[in-house]
Amino acid sequence: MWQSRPARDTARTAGRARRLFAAGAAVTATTAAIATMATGGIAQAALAPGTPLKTLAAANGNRYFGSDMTGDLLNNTTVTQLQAQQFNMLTPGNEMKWDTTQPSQTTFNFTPGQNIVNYAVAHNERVRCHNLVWHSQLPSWVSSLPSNQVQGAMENHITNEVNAYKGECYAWDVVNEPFNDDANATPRADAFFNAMGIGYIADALKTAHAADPAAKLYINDYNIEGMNAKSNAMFSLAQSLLQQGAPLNGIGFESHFIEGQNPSGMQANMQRFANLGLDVAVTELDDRFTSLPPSNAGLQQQATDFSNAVKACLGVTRCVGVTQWAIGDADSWVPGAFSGQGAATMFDQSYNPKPAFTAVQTALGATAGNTVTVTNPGARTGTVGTPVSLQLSATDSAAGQTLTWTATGLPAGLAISSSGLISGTPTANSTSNVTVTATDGTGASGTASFTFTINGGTGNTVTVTNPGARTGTVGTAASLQVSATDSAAGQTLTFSATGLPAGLTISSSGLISGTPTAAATSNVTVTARDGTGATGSASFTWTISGGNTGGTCHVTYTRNSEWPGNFTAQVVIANTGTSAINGWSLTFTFPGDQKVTNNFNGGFSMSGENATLTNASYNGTIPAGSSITDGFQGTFTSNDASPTSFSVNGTACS
Ligand code: 9MR
Repeated sequence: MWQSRPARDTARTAGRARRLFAAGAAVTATTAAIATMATGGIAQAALAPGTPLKTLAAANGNRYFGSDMTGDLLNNTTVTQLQAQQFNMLTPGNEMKWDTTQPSQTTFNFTPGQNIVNYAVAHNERVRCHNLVWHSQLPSWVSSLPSNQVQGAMENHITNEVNAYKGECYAWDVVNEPFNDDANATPRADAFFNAMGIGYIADALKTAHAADPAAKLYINDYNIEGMNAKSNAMFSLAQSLLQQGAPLNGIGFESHFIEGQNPSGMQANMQRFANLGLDVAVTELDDRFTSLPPSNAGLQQQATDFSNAVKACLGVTRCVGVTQWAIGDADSWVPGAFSGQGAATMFDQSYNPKPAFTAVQTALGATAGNTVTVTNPGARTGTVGTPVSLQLSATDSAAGQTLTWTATGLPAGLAISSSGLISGTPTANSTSNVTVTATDGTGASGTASFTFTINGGTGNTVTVTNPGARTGTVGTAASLQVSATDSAAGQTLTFSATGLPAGLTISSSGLISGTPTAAATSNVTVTARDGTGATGSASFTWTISGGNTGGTCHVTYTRNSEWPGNFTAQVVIANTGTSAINGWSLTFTFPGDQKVTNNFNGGFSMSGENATLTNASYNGTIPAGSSITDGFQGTFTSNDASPTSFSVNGTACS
C-alpha cells in the first residue's frame, strides 16, 4: 500500500502547491486577522479557538499531541503558526527516510532532517524520528546489494543516522511496517528480511540502542489498530523480541483510517501491548473521505472517529501521545496517494478547525477537568428485616455524562445499583461507614461518606481492637493477630479483611501473615462477624517499604539540557557492591520543584518531589562493578537544582 512511489510523491507535492494556491484567499484572510490581533497586543496569533491540543494532552497524564511536517512547509507561516500553537511533538514526514539520508552508499545527508529538528527545538517540541529500516523510500542500491552485505549496510545506516540526531530524538521508528496485509500477516519480504530473516528487527533495535541509548525505540505499522491477524502477528513479534532482550520500547499504531470505519477494540488492543511493558502511541492519525467534498454528517462522523481514537489512547496508561499525519487537509499525503480522496485531518484546506478538532478538544478536556459532586444523604438508620431504598444523586460539571455508582462499607444485606440506588434488607445490627462513588465516562469521580446504623436485630455488638498503623519491609515475613470482642457470650467470630498489602492474607481466626512483595501504603479494614451476622471492623494503614536488595551503589546525576520549564538529566547507577543488582528502583528527592515526565529507559513515578525511576526490561541487571546510564525528561517552574542523595532498592547509595 505504501511502496516507494517517487512519481506519486512528485504529484503529491505539486498537488499540495496547487491546493495551497487555491486556498490563497482564505489564507490571506487568516493572516490579516492575525495581523489585526497582533496590533491589538496579542503576541501569539490565536489560529484555532480554545485550549491547544498540546496543553490538553499534557493535562492528561503528560501525554503529547503531535503532527508530522515536511521540510517544504517550514517557511509557510500559516502552517507553522498553527503547528506550533497546537502540537508539541513533531515527526519529519520524509526527511529522515533512507532515500534522503543515504541516497547512495556512504553518502549521507542529514541536513533536511536537522532543519526539522531545529524547528522543533525552537518551538519547544520534541521529535519522533522516523524512520530507519523500511521497505519503502529505500534507494535501489540497498535492494541491489548481495545479500551478505545487507546486514552491514543496515547497521552502518542505523549507526550513522542515529548518531547524527543523537540526543534529539524522543523516539525512533526503528523498523517501519514489517508486515504484509495478507491473511496470515506474513513478514514483508524486503531486502532486510530476505538477507537476514526476521532477526533483522532485533539487530536493528540493538544497533540503534547502541548509538543512542536514551531514545525510545519503536516498531511502527498500519492496520494493527484493532484486533486482527496483523496486530496478532505484531503482538507475537513484540513478545519474542522482549523475550530475547531486544531493546524495544514501544509500538506505533499509525491509524490511517477511513471515515466511519474506525476499527473497534483499539483500546483493548493497545492495552495488550502495554501489558507487555511497552509504550504505545498513535503515530500517524488521519481519517479520510473516499469521496469529496464531505457532507456535514460526514464531518460529524469524522469528529467521532478522531475522538474515539484519542479516547482509546487516553484509556491506556502507557499510551504516551497521539500524532496527526499532517497539520491540515492541505498538506495531507492522502490526495496524492488516493485520487479523489482526502479531507483527512482536523483542519481544512485553509487550516480552519473542523468538527474533529472540537471533538478532540472535548475528548481531552473532558477527561482533564470534569468535576463530579455527590450529594451527601447524611447519617442514615435502618432496621433489621425492614427493606431499605435510598436513591443517591450527583451532578457533573460536563453535560451529557452518565454516572456509574459504587459503594464500600454498606450494611450487610444492602447493595448499590450502577444508577445509585441502595436497596435490600439489613440482616444485622451494625454501624457502617459507607462511602459512595459516582464515576463519569471520562473517569472523573466524586464521593460522599456517611454512617448507616442498623438497629433492631439480635443486639450483638462486635468490636474489633484497632491494631494501629503498621509497618513492614518487602521480603520480611509479617504476622499480626487481630482480636475482637462480642457483646454476646459464646459467639465464634469469623475475620475477613480488605486492602491487605500484597503478599499478606488473613485467616478466619484473624491471623494476618505472609511476606510483603511490594512497597506501598495500604488502607486495611478488618471485619469480624459473629454467628448472628453482627459485624464490627477496624481500619488502619500498613506501610511496606522497599527491601534491602540494592547492595552498595553510587549515583551520578547530570543535567544535560534545560529550556524554559523543561530539562533533561542523566543518571549513572554504579553497582559498587560484590553481587549483581537484578532489577532496580532508583529513588531521590528533588530539592526544587521538578517533576519527571518521561524516563527514557524504564518507568517512573512522582510523589510530591520524591521521584522513582525503575528499570526497563533490558537494563535491569547491573553486574557488580558495572554501571548503567539512564536519562529522563522533566518539568520545573523555578528551581532545577540537582538532587544529591539517592537510594537503590531502598538502600542509600554512597
Ligand atoms: O507522508 C509521507 C508522504 O509524503 C510520502 O509520499 C509517503 C511515501 O511512502 O510516506 C508518507 O508517510 C508514510 C509514513 O512514512 C509511514 N506510514 C505511512 C505514511 C503515509 O504513506
